[in-house]
Amino acid sequence: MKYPWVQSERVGCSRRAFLLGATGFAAAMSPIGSAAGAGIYDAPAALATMPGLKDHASAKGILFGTAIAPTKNNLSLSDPAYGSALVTECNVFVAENAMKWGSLEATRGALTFGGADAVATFAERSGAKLRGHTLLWHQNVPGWVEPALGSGGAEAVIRKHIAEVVGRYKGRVHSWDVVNEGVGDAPVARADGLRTTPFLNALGPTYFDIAFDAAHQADPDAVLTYNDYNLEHGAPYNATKRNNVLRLLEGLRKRNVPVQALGVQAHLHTGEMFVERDYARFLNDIAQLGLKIFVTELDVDDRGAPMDVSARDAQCADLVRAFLDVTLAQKACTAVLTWGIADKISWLNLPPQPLRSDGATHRPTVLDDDLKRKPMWQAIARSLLAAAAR
Ligand code: 9MR
Repeated sequence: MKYPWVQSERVGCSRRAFLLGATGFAAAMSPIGSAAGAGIYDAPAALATMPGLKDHASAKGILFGTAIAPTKNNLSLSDPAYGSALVTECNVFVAENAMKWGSLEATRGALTFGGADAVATFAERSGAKLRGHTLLWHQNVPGWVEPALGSGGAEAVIRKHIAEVVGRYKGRVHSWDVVNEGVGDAPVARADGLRTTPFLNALGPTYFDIAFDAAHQADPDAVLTYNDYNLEHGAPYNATKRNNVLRLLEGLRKRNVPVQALGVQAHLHTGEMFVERDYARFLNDIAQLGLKIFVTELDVDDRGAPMDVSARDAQCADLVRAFLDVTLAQKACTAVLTWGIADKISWLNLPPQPLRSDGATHRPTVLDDDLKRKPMWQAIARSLLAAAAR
């Protein structure tokens, strides 16, 4: 099989992804090009003049964006080339780290909103929407939180944090990741699959209810999201995780907890199988619960792919195309965000993430180190156009 990590069993119109003709995207340009072509990609020069991914997304009626930091790996939002690439490609931004609890309140009661405000301001000045990430996560929790949760005041501590953060940006946030990664990875210790976190230890599963309620009270217009990873690929542990996330969300909906969306992080891996039918069924189950779906952190860990850059870029792009074709066939999906727009600022290329065994840097995103568009850019553009044409 040409794409060994993509199982050939396909559903519905996602089949067309690998049947469409190979070239002609640039040549057949209407305002924003044609939908054709998976597997063969144009050189950066041919891609350079095309409209941004946000325009391709608008054709489908959805948002496209990425995670940003005020400064990362010496690249700042005020860098003209970087800023221009962000504004060209995106109409939604999410704070990669600046809105995490550890960034906002390292010392109890001493709130530092500088980085978060910079991200919010950048989004607003760009005319883009803003996603908030994230209110409760077991990582980036300030050291003072766990002892504070343990002394009987857990609900008050959580409610205060959420009221302060969501309240500050009230009316300015498209959607909030309220709980991040609250379901464990197999083997999970608990029968309900929930991850053992300081919040779960203090309050049990009702910490989800409390967090979503507090966020809803602080900003009734933000789309409240549960965000998680390992939901996309085809291994048994992915199936277990999908099932546990689905059960969590079913429970929240039954209890009228105001969860309104699932964030599918989409940290994809070239070394892992993608089974379209299983993933599509999961998305359908989520949509049946009345939830929206956002792709929140799309990128590719290319450790399973060869060192050769064009072969590697094509594998990453093909995987993203297969993944997005299934995702965008689901009408509940209304936003796609990558986790960084350029390879040199991707978390996958920065410590403590492991590099590839051949020492090459990862190529996980849509722009190369010179901020030039890569095959993955074209795969996303094509998938958005194909979805818009359906
Ligand atoms: O990309 C983020 C990296 O810079 C941080 O050091 C790390 C810990 O806060 O978080 C990374 O982002 C994670 C995101 O917040 C949640 N999903 C997984 C992301 C990659 O680890």
